[in-house]
Amino acid sequence: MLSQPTRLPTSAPLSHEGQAAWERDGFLIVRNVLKPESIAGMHTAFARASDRILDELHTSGAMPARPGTAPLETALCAAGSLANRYGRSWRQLVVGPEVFAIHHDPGLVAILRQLIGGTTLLGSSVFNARPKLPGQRLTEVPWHQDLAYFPEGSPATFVTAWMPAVPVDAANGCMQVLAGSHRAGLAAHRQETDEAGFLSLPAPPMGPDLVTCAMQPGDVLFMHHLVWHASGPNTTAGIRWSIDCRFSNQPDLEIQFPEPWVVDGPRATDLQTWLGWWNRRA
Ligand SMILES: O=C(O)CCC(=O)C(=O)O
Repeated sequence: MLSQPTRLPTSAPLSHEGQAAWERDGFLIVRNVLKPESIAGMHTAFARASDRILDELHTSGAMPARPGTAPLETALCAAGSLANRYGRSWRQLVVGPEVFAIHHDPGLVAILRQLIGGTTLLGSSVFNARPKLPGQRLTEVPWHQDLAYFPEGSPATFVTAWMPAVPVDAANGCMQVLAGSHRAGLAAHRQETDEAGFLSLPAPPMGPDLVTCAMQPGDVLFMHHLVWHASGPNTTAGIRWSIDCRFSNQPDLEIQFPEPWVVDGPRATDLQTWLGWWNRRA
């Protein structure tokens, strides 16, 4: 039997108990953080990318008929296994003002400010929009620690904010975290040799520390850079959509942009500059 995630009052910044739970567990779920515009922005960016993929697959002849309009939860299902061509997580496909705005959501920033401290909140080019299609093996994520994905010896310390765009639970492959696992340091990961190529750790045994994170759009799962986490198969008929973004107060986090991305604080990076780093225009 899996234990329930920590439940906190919906108000931000965090209560004393919330802060203590974060330090003890290395993760925290806070409910109703994001404003409706941020959730709507996620939907817009994901729907635009879905549409583009369906158009491309149709135009290239890979998909003989272009499916008609369908809700975000099912539209991309029409692509079936062809969706694998677009990878297990998306960045370039969803870059735009909506993703910039999600990183700046005021409720999100207030909590990150409390968890991370410092004068400046920095974002990371390493964010992922994830469509987990029904039955899609490619997007089942094995146990890992996020720091393992940064260059060896990286001193980066950061918080990952994981945000669902649709309701998520065990049935559609929500996040699982291992409470307290951030305290044991970085473990040796194995490089998987399958199509997804994830880094992986052995699955921990079931027990009270293994937490299944059922969440609603607007909720945020905050994860320490060393906490063990994973997500299982999507056994439903709808797509599990989410975005995960990374934040720090140290520039070591950045591995792609020409300079630190200041989300909040003195000399914050503006949208035009940020889009320029992705070779996009506002
Ligand atoms: O969204 C998922 O299924 C996995 C997310 C994840 O591993 C992460 O945000 O680091």
